[in-house]
Amino acid sequence: NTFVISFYRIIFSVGKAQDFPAGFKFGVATAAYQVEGAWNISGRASSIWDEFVHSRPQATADHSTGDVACDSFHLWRRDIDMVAELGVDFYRFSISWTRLYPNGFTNYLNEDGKRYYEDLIDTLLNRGIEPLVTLYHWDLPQKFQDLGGWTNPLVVEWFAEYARAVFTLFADRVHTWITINEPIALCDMVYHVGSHAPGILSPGVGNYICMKNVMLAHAKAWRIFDEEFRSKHYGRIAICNMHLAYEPASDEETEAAELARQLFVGVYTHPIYSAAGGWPPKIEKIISDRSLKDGYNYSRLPAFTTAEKDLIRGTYDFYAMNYYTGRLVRKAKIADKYGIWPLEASTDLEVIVYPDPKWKMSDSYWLYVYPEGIRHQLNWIGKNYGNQAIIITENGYSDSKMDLNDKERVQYHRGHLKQVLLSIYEDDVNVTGYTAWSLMDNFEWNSGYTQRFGLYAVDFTSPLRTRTPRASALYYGAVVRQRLLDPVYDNPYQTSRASNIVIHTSVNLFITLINLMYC
Ligand code: PNW
Repeated sequence: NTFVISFYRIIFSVGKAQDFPAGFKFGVATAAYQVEGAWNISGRASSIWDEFVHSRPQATADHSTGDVACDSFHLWRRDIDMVAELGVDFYRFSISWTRLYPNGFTNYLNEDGKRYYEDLIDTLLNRGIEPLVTLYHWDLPQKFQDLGGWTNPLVVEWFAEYARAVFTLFADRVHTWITINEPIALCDMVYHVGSHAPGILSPGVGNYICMKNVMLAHAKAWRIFDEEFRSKHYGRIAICNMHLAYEPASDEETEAAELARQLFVGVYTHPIYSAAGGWPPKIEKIISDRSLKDGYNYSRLPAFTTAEKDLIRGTYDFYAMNYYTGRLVRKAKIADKYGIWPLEASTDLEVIVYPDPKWKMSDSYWLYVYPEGIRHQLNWIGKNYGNQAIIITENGYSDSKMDLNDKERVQYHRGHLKQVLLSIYEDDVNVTGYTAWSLMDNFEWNSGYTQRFGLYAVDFTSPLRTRTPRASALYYGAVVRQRLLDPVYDNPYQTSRASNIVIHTSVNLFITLINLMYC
């Protein structure tokens, strides 16, 4: 088999079409609260997710918590082994603010927390794997939530101080940073949907205040890095945005779809990446008009001062995009019932949002498989914000099974990687990296452990939290090593394995012969 693979690799490298370009990097991702566990040991204090799941057991589908999760606080060496098994270039993980700084403020550093991240980072580097670090993946110190959290303007300073402290500890070794993961999730999923911690419902008000503070917090952290650390240590830093592919339900709905895109993504990109800075102008006007019409004296979306716009504009070194799924968009009709933004409707935009019935549903209620959407989003970024490097920082598929032969997940990653290649080769978009979510099954927020995104399956019934590679891990590892969309790999979970290898190899040899004839 090894011989067949090597032979195939050498011969097939003649046919360039499926190759990932030189310099294109692959990675896998996790986030602190979803994997670490050890919620109250070694000096860690509570974050908003600890408080949320402990006080509201019904917040998660299986009434579970992240108290133990994958126990990566103890099993991180095994995690690194898995990252190495996959052969990827980088591991994206996040830092738990309260593990490092239990008070939230940086007046007290928890040495155990420092040691944990130091060990993780140093061991990754020793094994030739680049750490890609997210400063904030939704786990605000509860102490700051008690003071208003992301709606208190002081959060900008709290976050900036925390960022400076983490850069001081690790910027000599970490060279790619994400400030904040998916602002949509910590503003809208909290204040609009109420599903994410701390679950405060304040639709159309709290989410907009949060948005402004998130933009400023990111910008301050970026400027601290730029002014105090960049000259000493090479590095690049950006915010990370979740993209839904909002598609017009018909030709007449192009404008409605673009507005939805602007409210979902544009509010977090326009202030940073556009030449003018500030909120997307149409969104700013719509929300302001609506607020005044409803009797408010000013817009529910807080305005930026000129100084704030200038502070935020240009605070990027690359573009970090997460992509999972899409929605169709149409203008609302008078009789329509409004669901909740961002997955059903927007009352401010008067649009209805729904999945295309043609898209295959995963086991997650929100995740429909729409690979073409990733290409559309990459093009949208390229068209609107120029040709800077784009790293896909998350993309993945969920199911509710322990199944190791996860054919759907293999197909999902293959389908999206194919669209990424089309963006690179057909559309000239500068995509430089791809990250599979997730390295392993983990605490999937409101779904608890009922939804699994892992390339590695985790046995949550065992105290050992045993990790086992799925077929998708074997496929992805082969993609990474062979740099091909359709690599040869051995799937031990497939029943008719031998015959499949024979068929697969024969078909590929045939394609190779045709390639050679045309060379
Ligand atoms: C991402 N939506 O969140 C997160 O970054 C991960 O922590 C999470 O585990 C992963 O996706 C899978 O859910 C999402 O609006 C945020 O559809 C928003 C949406 C989807 C995923």
